Order: sequence, then structure tokens, then C-alpha cells
Amino acid sequence: MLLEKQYEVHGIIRPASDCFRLKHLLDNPEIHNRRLFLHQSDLTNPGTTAAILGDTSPDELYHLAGQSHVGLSFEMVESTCEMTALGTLRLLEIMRHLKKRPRLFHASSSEVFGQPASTPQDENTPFRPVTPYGCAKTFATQMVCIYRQTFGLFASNGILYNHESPRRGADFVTAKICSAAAAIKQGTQRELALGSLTAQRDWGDARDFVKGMWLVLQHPIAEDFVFATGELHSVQEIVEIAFAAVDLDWRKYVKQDPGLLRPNEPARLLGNAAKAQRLLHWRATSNLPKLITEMTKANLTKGVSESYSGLNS
Ligand code: G4F
Repeated sequence: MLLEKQYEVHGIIRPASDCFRLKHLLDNPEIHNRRLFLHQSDLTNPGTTAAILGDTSPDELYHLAGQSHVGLSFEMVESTCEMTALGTLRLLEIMRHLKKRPRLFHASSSEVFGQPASTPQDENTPFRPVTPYGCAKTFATQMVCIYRQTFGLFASNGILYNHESPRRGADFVTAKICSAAAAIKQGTQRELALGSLTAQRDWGDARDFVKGMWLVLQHPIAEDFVFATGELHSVQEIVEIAFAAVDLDWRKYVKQDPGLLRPNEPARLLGNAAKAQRLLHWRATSNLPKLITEMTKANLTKGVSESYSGLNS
């Protein structure tokens, strides 16, 4: 989206990353190393990250990095906090000492609300995380507020509810379901094991959400915004849509695996994006059946390397 807006984009990638989602851009000589530049670092390397930010001197900084799998955060509690919580703090410290400070967007999460006292949630709903990931995001979100208030940084949180697209990593439930429905249709997979089918989320389209991120940094004042569709759906509804998209009866293929249930789940995470609608004129344009059908059909043409993630979740 930034390239379409004619930005010069500098991305920070982890040294081990194979960047397969960027392949179409890296293969384009008009873009790679002309308008899109990649630099190697990660959130545990503040010295390298500081040097990249000093050299490139960005106007806007989109902080989307971190260990983002909620289920995995129960297994990797320390490294989740190391990257998602302390990584954000390190970035704020770097920004505080930069000669030219960029505007910072921090991708916060609905996981900060955990088991909230009220539904739907908005920018004034108290944080009550119930997962290590949600707790790490709560720390990071509050640090962004503290650095904004104390050190005058232009730093804003987007409190993002789930956002999906055909580029979603295979470990997240929508992508796992859509890729399984396509693979079962094509005869390369026999069944699909899932955790909770009754879990509910407010699922939106990632393309709407990136527009929201950009709008946050064009807003004259640094402040926090909830981004959500305001619709709650269950995992089973996603299954029904994906299998219907390839004309299969999901009941014949989907089984529940107790090993995939999480030790704790947030409840009724449903967002109220009225503030973003009012101040940023942002709208969630998505339609879940259309999005899940698109994601399922995209898998019918995808290569194996594009959907492989290495995790079994
Ligand atoms: O797709 P999920 O793994 O997403 P989750 O945990 O809601 O987190 C995503 O959204 C957050 C924003 O709200 C982000 F902050 C976060 O980084 C990430 O992008 O799971 C969605 C639901 C959960 O209730 C989970 O328990 O699906 C349930 N589920 C059921 N079976 C499963 C599975 N999730 C996964 N990943 N794999 C399953 O087999």
C-alpha cells in the first residue's frame, strides 16, 4: 500500500527470513532497491536497528514486529515478552534519542482486553489480558502511551482485532482452515484437526486494517484507535464458509483435537471502531464469507512453499 502511494519503503527483516511474501516485489527490478529496501535486524538488536533508523531517517515507522501467535505464547512466554514487550520498549528508546523522530504506529491487539468487563470494547475499555501474548501487548501499548505523554513522541497504538487475507500465515486459524479445505479438495490432505470450534472473534480484512494504520499516522494528533468490524463469528462459521467454497461437507473432514485447545481464551472480543470512523473516516469494508472464500480459492493455486510455516498449531 505504501509503494502504491509512491513512498520509499525501508523494511527491517529478520536475518533468517526468506521473505516469500515479498517475492513479487523483490523480483520486480523497478521496485527492489529502487523504492523498496530491506535491512537485516530484529527487535533483540537495538544497536543495528538504531543504525538503520539513523541512516534511513524515516518520516513514518510502522511497528508490526513481534511473536504474534497467541497459542505459542503459552509455550514461549519469555521470548514472547522479550520480542513483543521489550522489543517495543527498545524501539521507543531508540526513537527518543533520534535526531529526527518519525511518527510511530504500534500494532497493538484486541488481546489486551482478554476477558473484558464490557462488550463491545473501545479505547476506554480497561485492559484485562488473559494470555502471555496479551500481557506483552498490554505492556507495549502502555509504554507507547507513556513515551507519548512523557517524552513527547508522536506514537499511536492501533488496537487491532483479527485481520486476515490470502497472505495470512498458515498457523492462524483462518489460513489453516482455508488451506486445508483447498488441499482436501485437491486430494493432498485427508482431514483437518482444530482446537475450539466455538471460539469467537471479530475477523476483518487486513487490507482495511493497513489503510487504518496509515490514517493513524496522517492524523494531526498522536492517539490510540480501535480497528474492528463490530461483528462476532465462530471458528465453525469459518469452517462452513471455507468448505462450502470448494463444495465439500465439512462434517466429513473436520475433527476436534483437545491438544490444540489453548490453556486460556479471551471471551467476546468484539470491537467498537466508532472513534476511527469519526476521526479518520475509516470503515471496515469487508464481508467475512467473501474474504474466506477468496482465501480458500487462493490456496487452490498456491505452491506448497507459500503455505508452509514450520509450526504445528
Ligand atoms: O487465528 P488465531 O490463532 O488468532 P488469535 O489467537 O485470535 O490471534 C490473532 O489475532 C490477534 C488480534 O485479535 C492478534 F493480536 C494476534 O497476533 C493474531 O493475529 O486463533 C483464533 C481463534 C482462537 O480462539 C483459537 O483458539 O481460533 C481458535 N482455534 C481453534 N482451532 C485455533 C485452532 N487457532 C489456531 N491458530 N489453530 C487451530 O487449530
